[in-house]
Amino acid sequence: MKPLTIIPTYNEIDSLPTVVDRLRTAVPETDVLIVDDNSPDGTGAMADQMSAADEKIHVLHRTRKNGLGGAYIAGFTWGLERDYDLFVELDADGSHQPEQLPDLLAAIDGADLVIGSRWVSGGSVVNWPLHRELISRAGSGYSRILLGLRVRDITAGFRVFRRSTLEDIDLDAIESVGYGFQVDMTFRVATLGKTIKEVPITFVERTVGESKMSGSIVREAVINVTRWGLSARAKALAARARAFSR
Ligand SMILES: Nc1nc2c(ncn2[C@@H]2O[C@H](COP(=O)(O)OP(=O)(O)OP(=O)(O)O)[C@@H](O)[C@H]2O)c(=O)[nH]1
Ligand SMILES: [Mg+2]
Repeated sequence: MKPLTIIPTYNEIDSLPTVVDRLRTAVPETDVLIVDDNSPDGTGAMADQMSAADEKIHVLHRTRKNGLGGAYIAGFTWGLERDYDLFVELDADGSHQPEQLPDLLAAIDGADLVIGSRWVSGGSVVNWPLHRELISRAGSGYSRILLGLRVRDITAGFRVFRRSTLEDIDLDAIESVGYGFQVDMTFRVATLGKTIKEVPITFVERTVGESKMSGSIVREAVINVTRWGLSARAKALAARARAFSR
C-alpha cells in the first residue's frame, strides 16, 4: 500500500526539516507532500530545497493562508489524482511523532480511518498547559455527545485515511477551515458507516514556532458541531414522524 503523508505548513521553518527527516527515517516508503500557504518566514522555499534533494518530497504552494482544512483538501486532491492508497495527516510542529506512524499504518488493516489518539488508554500529552487539555477534552466530549460518535479524540490531527474513504466523501462540501475540519471528516466517515480505529499516541507540545490555534478557530468548531448535531437530530426526528404517520 502506497502512502502519501501530507504536512500543512504556515511559518514552520524551524521545525519542518527535522520532522521530515524523522518521517523519512521512520517510514522510508512514504511520499511526502508539504502544503505551504505562502509562509512569510520562507517555509515554502525551504520545502522546495528539501524537494530538490529528495524525490519522495513534493510541495504544493498556495497563495495565501487559507486554513488547515483547505490545505488538507488541496493535498488530498493532489494525491487522489495520483496512485496513492493511504493518506496520512501530520503536523509540521513536532507534536505528532513520525516514529509512531508505523503503529497507525498497521491499524489501517481492517479500518477505513485510523486516528492517533491522546484520549484513549495509553495515549498522552507532554508539556501541554492545562487549559489546552481542557479545551481539547471538552471539544471532543461535546462533539461526541452532539454528533453521537464513539471516538474519544475527535479533533486529533494525526490520522491515516484509506483512499476509498476519501473517494466516498464530497471534499468540496467541507466548509470548516480550522480544527472543525477534523471533526467534520470524522463525522462524515462515521455517517458513511465506515470503521474508525483509535491508536494511542504521545502528543508533544511544540517547542519552536507559534501556534495557529485561535479563539475564532474554536468558535468555528463549536458553532459547526452544534449546527451539524442539531440538523442530524432534526432529520432523525422527521424520519421517525414520517414512519409513525404511515
Ligand atoms: N498550509 C497551512 N497550514 C496550516 C494553517 N494553519 C495551521 N497550519 C499547520 O497545521 C499544523 C497544525 O497547526 P498548529 O498551529 O500546530 O495547531 P495545533 O497543533 O492545533 O496547535 P498547537 O498545539 O498550539 O501547536 C501545523 O503544521 C501548522 O503549520 C494554514 O492556514 N495553512
Ligand atoms: Mg501544533
